[in-house]
Amino acid sequence: MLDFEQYLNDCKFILVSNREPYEHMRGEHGIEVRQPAGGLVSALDPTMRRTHGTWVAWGSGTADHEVADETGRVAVPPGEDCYTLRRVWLDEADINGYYHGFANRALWPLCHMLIQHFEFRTEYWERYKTVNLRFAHAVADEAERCTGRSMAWIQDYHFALASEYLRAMQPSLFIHQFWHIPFPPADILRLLPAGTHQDVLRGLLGNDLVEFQIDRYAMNFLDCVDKYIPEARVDHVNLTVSFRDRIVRVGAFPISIDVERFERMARSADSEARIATLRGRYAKGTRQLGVCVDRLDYTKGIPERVRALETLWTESPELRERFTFIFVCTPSRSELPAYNLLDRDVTQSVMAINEKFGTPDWTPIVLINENVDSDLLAAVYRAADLCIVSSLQDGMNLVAKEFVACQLDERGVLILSRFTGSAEEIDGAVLINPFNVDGFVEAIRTSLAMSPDERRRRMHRMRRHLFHSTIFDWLDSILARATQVMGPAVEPEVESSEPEGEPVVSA
Ligand code: ADQ
Repeated sequence: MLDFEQYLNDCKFILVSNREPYEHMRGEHGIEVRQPAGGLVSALDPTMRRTHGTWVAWGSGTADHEVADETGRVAVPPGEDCYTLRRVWLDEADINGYYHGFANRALWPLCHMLIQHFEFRTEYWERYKTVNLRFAHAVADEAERCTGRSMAWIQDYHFALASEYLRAMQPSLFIHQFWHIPFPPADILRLLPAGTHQDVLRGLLGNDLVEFQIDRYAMNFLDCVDKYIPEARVDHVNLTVSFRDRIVRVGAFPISIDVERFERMARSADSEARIATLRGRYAKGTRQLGVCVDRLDYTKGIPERVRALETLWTESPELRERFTFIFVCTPSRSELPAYNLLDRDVTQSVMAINEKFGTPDWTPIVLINENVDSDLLAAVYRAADLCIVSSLQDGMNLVAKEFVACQLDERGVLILSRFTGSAEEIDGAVLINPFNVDGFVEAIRTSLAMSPDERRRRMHRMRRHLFHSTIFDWLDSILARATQVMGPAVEPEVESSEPEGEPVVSA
């Protein structure tokens, strides 16, 4: 475990994210507390516990109001009271405009370059600005409550404007932001209406440091600033921007997972039992087991994957019954029409494939349409001979890393889209272009036929890399860089009544 105090001992830590780490819900037996699943919360919660900072987030739970004070503050974790959760309240119109609207219908598709899903409405944009301003006020208030220095760390594309607002309120606050998704090239960003794309860029330039997953996204950001912000001076070599008498730093910090936790789950006795069941059911004899795990999102290349499997089984009938695929797809953003259509499309095409190729003894694709506990996920990853990640664009993709972490037997092959951040970091996967049907099919064929030695060599290489690149290494490198840029605290000058002595001369 990292020693976060070395970075944050003289400085209050304020974390900002859309989702909150604890949600109070009204249930049958009174108020219940839920901790949303997800890598970020499980990595950052221990940090917050140890630094006693403040986490600012949308209060989305049905009983959140009841337990918070009049400013939206509540001590968490319940009963332990290690840090403060400051809730920001959003009404129906805010959620529709800021979250479902500008964040998920405009920025999300644009950043993933899937412009057929891009939709801009003035009302979304106005709400996005209002909510970003509300978050900035909450953070500024939290910074004001402490006497010493503070550092604000903002998460993701929900808050492209918050830093600029916050900087105007708190000029000396150290502000940095991690952008979890890709950053698009300049020609794509300018699909936002004139003025709006500059506002997004100027918003991000409110930070002292902007963190991306990989170099390519950092470069795209710098190119966009270079093209669209005339008053900014970009240094592509040192990755800095001179803007309004400040230097904004930019860098790449690939996110990861809690590798030991996944290994532990994959190794447990429960997991061993589940693996035996899974393989007995789906991978009898020489039959292989494939797996994919995604949120149902159009960026994940799910229809493209289904199409590749259908093409493979059509063109190579001898490969029918040779392997079974488990698709673990958790429904996501179901308020948006594009996601509902995708859900229907995937279910229908999987059913059609199963009908076309299935036999009494074999179901080609087993569709699990739900959120699965991470210990079951770990067993599925370990049981598999093959994992496909076919994203059309993906900031990093943690599924690829989770699969590698759980492959204790080094038997599995990772088929990985070139358009994920992971593909630029991990060496050892079979890389694919999910748009290229024949290449995709060939990659599955090659992977199925790959020798145990070759599989072990590749998996071993990926696992070695992953052990030195965990979520804690990610946090460490970001906090180290942030505190380096921030510099040491300036000691206040203390007036002395003592007469000045001889200057001390050191050897
Ligand atoms: P996501 O787009 O959500 O994250 P990803 O990185 O793959 O994508 O993370 C998904 C997480 O959800 C994984 O931890 C996975 O195990 C879990 N998950 C998916 N389906 C599940 C299911 N059916 N049941 C249970 N758990 C499931 C965004 C960016 C990514 C970036 C991350 C982190 O889009 O590119 O890697 O943030 O920065």
